[in-house]
Amino acid sequence: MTALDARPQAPAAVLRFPEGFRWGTATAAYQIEGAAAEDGRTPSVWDTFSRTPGKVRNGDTGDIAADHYHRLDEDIALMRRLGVTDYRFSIAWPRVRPTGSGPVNAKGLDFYRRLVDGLLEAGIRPVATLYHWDLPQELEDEGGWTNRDTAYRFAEYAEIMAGAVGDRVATWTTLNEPWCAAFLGYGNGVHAPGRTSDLDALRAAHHLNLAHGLAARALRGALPAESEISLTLNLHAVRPLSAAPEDRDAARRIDAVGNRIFLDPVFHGRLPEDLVRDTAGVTDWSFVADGDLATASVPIDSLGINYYSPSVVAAGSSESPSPWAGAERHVRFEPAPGPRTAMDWPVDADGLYEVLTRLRDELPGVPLVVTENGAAYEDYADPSGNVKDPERVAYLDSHLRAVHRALADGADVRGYFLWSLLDNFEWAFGYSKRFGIVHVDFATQRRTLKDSARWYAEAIARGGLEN
Ligand code: IFM
Repeated sequence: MTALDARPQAPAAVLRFPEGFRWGTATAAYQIEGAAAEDGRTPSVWDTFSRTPGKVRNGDTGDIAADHYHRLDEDIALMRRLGVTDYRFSIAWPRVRPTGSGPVNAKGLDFYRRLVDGLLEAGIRPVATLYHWDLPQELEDEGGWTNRDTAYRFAEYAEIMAGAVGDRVATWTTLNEPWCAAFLGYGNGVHAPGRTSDLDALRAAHHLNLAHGLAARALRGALPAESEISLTLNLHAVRPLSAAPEDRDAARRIDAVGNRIFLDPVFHGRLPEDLVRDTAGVTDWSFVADGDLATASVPIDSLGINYYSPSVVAAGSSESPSPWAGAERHVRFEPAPGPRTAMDWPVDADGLYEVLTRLRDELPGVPLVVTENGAAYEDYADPSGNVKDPERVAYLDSHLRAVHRALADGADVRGYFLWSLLDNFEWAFGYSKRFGIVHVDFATQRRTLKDSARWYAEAIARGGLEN
């Protein structure tokens, strides 16, 4: 019997979530899998970027990461102990179709078949994300997301995956956080591939919208009728510093280039007019071909939201290179008040409520899922093997309460996925930031449940939060 199995009977929940609410954890391939050169996987942009001196803290790479590729069964067993109903993972494109356009790699497909089958055996619903930033390097060499062909290669890859596990994976997410892929990858260059061009960032954003639509259409044609097709956005909860018109205009600009650049094409088949105006000095958007916006707006079944913290903005200017194409000379970011996580991100659960209720109003009828939420803190395993992380518990508790409040106020939120199951490779921060509810000792790969993991297991078991 495990420690979690032996926990005392949970008291009656006061704050109960709806029947069928999905309680999940989330990870991404490059952040946990490791096995970067095994079984036919070829390099992605993140393999190249992490090997470029100065790009990732301590020169860390995802070569080994949390070694999930070899510890699949142990990690599924962990999730079973936690009692999660769903697991959101991503598929490494260069593992299943090395080079992005070459032959399919049977060993890569086998890995994801084992993952999906193992989850189903454990009674956990698999939720697959096709793109969590690990673009095959060969495609980047041909222009990456600035090249529209990449969108077509992405749709082919979606169809390959639907053929491989489409009968067993009920939920498919095309892209994770295309804003980061476009604007951190091609705008300010802090993510792979590390390019710094406003034009490239806007072009990439458009091709990601196109890729989403092409892939959603391909999935719809290949999957069983009841499959759920989704997209995950990291929508920015933007607040003006004051009610002054200049500050409100700064917030409008960030909303345009941070949120509506994806929401409008995907849900309304149009580009935001103000975005086109704001970016006139960068591009005339002639890379948008006839029919692209209709393709981007093929109907989908739900929207995933990743939320961590809000942004406060005022009239001013931002440093260059910036991830805010067309807005950088008009907007400055102000520190939001309140406690901060180890990422120096403010803790503010109201921002999550604001995003969910905004979507309730703007996208009626679109089911919402919180596909990421969580926090990094300075965790360590003490000599008796405990990892006490009360700040993370408080963070999770306050954000789940915000979800509950949004539900009570009419937002159709179907689930919550905690980021992250395991400590992992936090992109440009390498292994210096720990988001997991399970501690990973990267020297030994030993996994230890943090207190937050026990807390989450209890919340799941009682179907809500203690009052
Ligand atoms: O680790 C990332 C994840 O890959 C995407 N969303 C934000 C997380 C924390 O930065």
